[in-house]
Amino acid sequence: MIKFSSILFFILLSAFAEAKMVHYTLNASIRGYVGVGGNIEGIINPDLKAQKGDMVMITLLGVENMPHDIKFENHQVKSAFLRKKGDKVDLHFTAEMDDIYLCTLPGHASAGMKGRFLISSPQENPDENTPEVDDVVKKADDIPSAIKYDAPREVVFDISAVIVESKLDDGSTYEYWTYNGTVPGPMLRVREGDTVVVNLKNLDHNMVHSIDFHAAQMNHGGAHLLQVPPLETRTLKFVAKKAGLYVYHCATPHVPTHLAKGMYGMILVEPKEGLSPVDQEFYVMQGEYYTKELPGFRGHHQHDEKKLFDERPTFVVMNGRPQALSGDNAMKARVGDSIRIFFGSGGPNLISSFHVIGEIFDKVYPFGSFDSVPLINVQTILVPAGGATVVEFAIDEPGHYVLVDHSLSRVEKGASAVIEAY
Ligand SMILES: [Cu+2]
Repeated sequence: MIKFSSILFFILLSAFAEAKMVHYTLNASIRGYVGVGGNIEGIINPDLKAQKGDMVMITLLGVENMPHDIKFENHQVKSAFLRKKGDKVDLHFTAEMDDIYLCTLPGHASAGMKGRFLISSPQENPDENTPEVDDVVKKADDIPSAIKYDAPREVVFDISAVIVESKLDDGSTYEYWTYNGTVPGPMLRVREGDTVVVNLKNLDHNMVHSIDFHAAQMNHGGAHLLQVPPLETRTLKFVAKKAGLYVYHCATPHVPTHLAKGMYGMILVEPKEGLSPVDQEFYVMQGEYYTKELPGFRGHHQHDEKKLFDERPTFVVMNGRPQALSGDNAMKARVGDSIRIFFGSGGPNLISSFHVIGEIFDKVYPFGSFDSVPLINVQTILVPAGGATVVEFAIDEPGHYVLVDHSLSRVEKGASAVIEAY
């Protein structure tokens, strides 16, 4: 008897230990429930997931002066009504089965307020496809080597859309939306006339992601063929007809949000005759984050759509986060080395006044155009949002040479990177 009751106790204990609390927050809007925080941030009518037996807590926030509620049909539970902006209601229930959630007011579900609640099995690891990423920083020297072949080829790139939660600044984290787990995504390198084949695999469980290639002269830069639903793969093929340094980026609505979360990179289309050999090449992209909290905040930063709309970034960074390219990740060069920087702006909004403190660019290919005459001896070069530049120079004496956006308030927001010259 004692034995039996202790076994029962352990069964009960383990049952309770398995069940966990799952909390989702939703903004209630007539166009749909919008996820707040975590991996549902900004998603309209996100799939809400829990394991059977989990305690589910839904917090519903009023963001407009219109009544709304939320009902889980199969679970037969319903929240109180929100009446106006600023109202907040909670709903608790135990997850039992797959379900539909919706607003019970006449016409609201058909206007868009309807989504899915899904039971995930304990065996299934929902993130088994998602690589573990400690840091989103793209190292500046992580560049494919110069093109050696001299006839056009078909070149295949496998790219994954990956959601990553990692460091933003000291003591804080952010949820990044990335290509291959880094910001910017990989630098792709082809030769003028090559056929580019891109397999985009979407490892995100919730959102569609895509790529618009500025190097592709076709409808939407190929993005209409490359809208990839969660956990699926799509392929795009295009001919890189014109040499240059081009931005690529996610083009899935809401597009500025996908860029403001980190979904951009560059493709270098080398001219037929190639680029002149140099000692060092670096890949650097500037971009912005729009967060509710300010730099210095400790905790998890939330994306702020109002600041994004107003174009008031909290962070302006080079290669993923503040101080991404300093310390161990600083670029390194010897005095006298010929250096080439492929510099782009993923934006989504800011134009960069790109400058290296202590040096003058010997040569600049403005806007990434190799077929134009390069500019000689330039202090600062403009790089448009969704644009690029290629600069070449050598360092005259040892020291710390800092890449900045010379709109210098942005340096306080993170817009710098370091070359250590020895
Ligand atoms: Cu995206």
